[in-house]
Amino acid sequence: MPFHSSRRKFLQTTLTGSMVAGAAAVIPGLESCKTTQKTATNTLPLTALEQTPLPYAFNALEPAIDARTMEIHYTKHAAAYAKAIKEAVDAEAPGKSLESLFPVVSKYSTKLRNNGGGHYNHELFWKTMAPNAGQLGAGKLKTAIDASFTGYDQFKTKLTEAAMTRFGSGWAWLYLDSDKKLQIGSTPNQDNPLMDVSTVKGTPLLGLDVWEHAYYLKYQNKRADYVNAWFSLINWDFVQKRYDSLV
Ligand code: MN3
Repeated sequence: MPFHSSRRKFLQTTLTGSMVAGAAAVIPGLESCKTTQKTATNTLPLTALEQTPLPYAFNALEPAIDARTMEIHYTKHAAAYAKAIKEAVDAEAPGKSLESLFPVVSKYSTKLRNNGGGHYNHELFWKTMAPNAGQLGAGKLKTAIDASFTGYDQFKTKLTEAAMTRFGSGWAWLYLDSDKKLQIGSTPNQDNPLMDVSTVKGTPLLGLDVWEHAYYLKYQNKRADYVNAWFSLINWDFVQKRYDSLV
């Protein structure tokens, strides 16, 4: 049996639902081998190592998030992650995508893990917010949220709880697990559910930054008020399209 065929057969017969979404990348040498198995990560565009332009002005999300916070967050914090991840990938894994590194991130440096997550998470964060964001409209995502969390209100309660119980810095997530079911959870620091080191595993659909740098100027210690305001910014059109491309 040709090498690739035997590897593919191995994957098809031994991968289980408990393994990481996109687990093909875990098998060394498999990245260049096209598998017939559709994984949760392979239909999304890869994240460039450079920052993409913010899709709106710094003041566009006011009053929920103030312009000064957005400016510092994008031009200082997120820019620093982008600079450092480029250095780390060039040094440790030239040419590799973040999406292929996260499932094996434990094999790489803390610099690559922290800044890889920092860059990826923020690139997603900016896109999942929008000024004058609409409601979650009828569609596959709304149906799945209603089925998974018995409605939008319970979804909001659970995601708020994940954000509020994350001690210190981190992220709260709505993500798709390897069975393509919606899940809510949180990760510390700049980790995310694509990483092998994460206790919650899957593909992020929506992430909420609960580092103090995301809200302290306006909200100080009142994380709950920031979290509540953030719900009014969710770019459901973007999240819906992301979900549709994965299921
Ligand atoms: Mn941040």
